[in-house]
Amino acid sequence: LAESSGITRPKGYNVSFHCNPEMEKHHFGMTHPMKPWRLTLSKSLIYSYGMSFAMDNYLTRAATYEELASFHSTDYLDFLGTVLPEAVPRDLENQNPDLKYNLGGSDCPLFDGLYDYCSMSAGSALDAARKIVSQQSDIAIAWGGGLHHAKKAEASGFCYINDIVIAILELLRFYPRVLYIDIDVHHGDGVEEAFFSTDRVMTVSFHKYDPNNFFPGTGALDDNGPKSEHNPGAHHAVNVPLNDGITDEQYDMLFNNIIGKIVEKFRPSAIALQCGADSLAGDRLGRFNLQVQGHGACVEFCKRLNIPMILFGGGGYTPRNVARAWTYETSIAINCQDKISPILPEHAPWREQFRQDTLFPTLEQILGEPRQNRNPQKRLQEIIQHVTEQLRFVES
Ligand code: V1S
Ligand code: CA
Ligand code: ZN
Repeated sequence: LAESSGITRPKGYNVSFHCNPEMEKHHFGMTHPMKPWRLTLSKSLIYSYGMSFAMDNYLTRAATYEELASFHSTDYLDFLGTVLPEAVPRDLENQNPDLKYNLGGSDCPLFDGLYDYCSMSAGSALDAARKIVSQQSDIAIAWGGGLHHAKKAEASGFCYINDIVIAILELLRFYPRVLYIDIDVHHGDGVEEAFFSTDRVMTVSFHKYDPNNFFPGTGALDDNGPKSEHNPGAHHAVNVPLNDGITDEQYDMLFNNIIGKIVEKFRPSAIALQCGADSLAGDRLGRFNLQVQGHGACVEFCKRLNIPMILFGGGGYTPRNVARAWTYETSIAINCQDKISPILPEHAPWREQFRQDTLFPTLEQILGEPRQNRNPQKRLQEIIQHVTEQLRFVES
């Protein structure tokens, strides 16, 4: 299958793929946008293209309590490990005094097997980090991770355990500097906050920003880390706040310009790239006009830097488009993006779910009418200017 489709292992280059199908069995609830089914659909499309033959495939284990505690507080982990879904009933003021840490609301519901789900996501990310650290992988992929909102002792925005922070902490045992890049449509607030006080991690998030009407409401252009005199992490948080409807062309220009400058100045020894697919056009929660090609171009740009890299998943609430993006990005990792057919494989399971039989639907196919673009070129130049000035404060 792999040979007939032209997919072969990249020479002298190892890509590892980390997943745990048990994760896909967990459910946040009927109306909740986070559907683990998107992982099933993504994996099945990746396998249908024969890409597993070009990667080292690992069934990941659950992270241990001690591994989760490398970032999270033990009080929070103990509560997460013991709280039951039945704890949900609330009083007349919609409060439940037994619930804490932002758990049990509509964004972060309690469900059966929650702790296992969280530890599996963190396990995939940690295994990916260890493959990078041991230099057995050049790129390690963990599409089940990327849960960037979770805090040390708080769940937030569908995220309970911050697998990215845990993986970066592992990278820092070996690498002096890690660059975190986040192309999810939401601000990567949890990762940013975790590394606010170190100059060994630079965080960069591209996101829709509207402090009043778009979750989580943080990530303004001039939020660049606490600027106290003694904070080495000052200026090491880069935020790229965007408006609705940004296009592939504009995003590509911004991404290449900003990441190019950061890499030149910060000289990262490893990259953690969160590839949240809710920045694609037609996403149930997102607002951008990105296509699979534009989203993938970010992965391609990072791959060309030739720096060890972990690819994380993240958001993505229209499963057919999530599957397309992560499949295309897997093909970029194994360097076969020019070899795979843009027509979805005939034998792909759930092929009818994709509506169109192409890996690259047009904006018209996705949306009918594309979302209005509210990102004037002048504003994008101001953003680049701000980041350029910010980087003057970063020691190289
Ligand atoms: N946008 C959005 C959105 N939609 C929901 C939601 C909808 C239906 C449900 F049954 C449950 C929740 N919540 C939100 C956002 C959180 C977005 C999290 C994105 C996560 C990620 O992609 O970045 C990474 C995995 N929450 C809110 O907007 C908060 C509310 C303020 C409004 C919505 N209600 C349901 C909760 C409170
Ligand atoms: Ca982001
Ligand atoms: Zn998101």
